[in-house]
Amino acid sequence: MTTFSYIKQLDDFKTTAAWLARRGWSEAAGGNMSVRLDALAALHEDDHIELPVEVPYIAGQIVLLTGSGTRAREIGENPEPNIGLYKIADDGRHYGWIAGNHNPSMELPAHFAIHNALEKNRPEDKAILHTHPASLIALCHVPGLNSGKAISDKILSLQSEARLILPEGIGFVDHELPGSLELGLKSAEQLSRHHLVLWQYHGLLASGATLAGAFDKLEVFEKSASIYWKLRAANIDPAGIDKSTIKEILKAFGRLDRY
Ligand code: 2HA
Ligand code: ZN
Repeated sequence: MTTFSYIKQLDDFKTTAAWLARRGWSEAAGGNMSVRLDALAALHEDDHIELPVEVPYIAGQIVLLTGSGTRAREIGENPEPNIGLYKIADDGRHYGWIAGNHNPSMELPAHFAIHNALEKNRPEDKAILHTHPASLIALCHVPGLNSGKAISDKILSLQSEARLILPEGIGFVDHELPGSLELGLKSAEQLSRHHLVLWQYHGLLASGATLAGAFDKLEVFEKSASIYWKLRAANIDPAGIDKSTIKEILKAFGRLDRY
């Protein structure tokens, strides 16, 4: 294994993975993370592995991506052996391994397709993470909560600041095979309007300028979902804060246009 010298984003992986493990959101080898780097590493000749998707917006860029089967709790302890450094070829159709973990997450095509869309639509978002919080996956089994709008209206109205952090609500992708390109392409489409996308029956995808920033948004959504489940356990199906109050809060903070 070629090792890589210190990359500042590794600290972001380390801290975020430790938190994902501590919160119980990335059980076993569940979840994966990646970050695009600003600086180009040394030229690499090995970028010949064909991608199932064209990613022209990230051609020539470098991506850090968690390895297949790697555990959040171990990435939190020691990121280097669990994370690989990859370069997208200049043709946007191939990639190559540079250093670190050599066996990428099965979500590699999804991550690259999503980074491509982010670079195009929201270049400041450089980090994506995927994880399996039980309280969010459980929402997918509630009759009627089968769209981003239905889930956003129900869950983000339970706490007065949740919609402020997520004015656009969350995106939603109907169940797709884990690791499939279809899942990546549908997520990329949703991420052009949202920072969070719920993968039906599977887990959550979050984007941010850093992994810590993506984690923040995930944490806000998860808090609201946990309020929902506390109420349901008390036999209350909450109506939530009414729409006019939600709009008033958004207006006061200048975010009504994003609702
Ligand atoms: O095991 O979570 O979706 C990693 C994953 C794939
Ligand atoms: Zn998963």
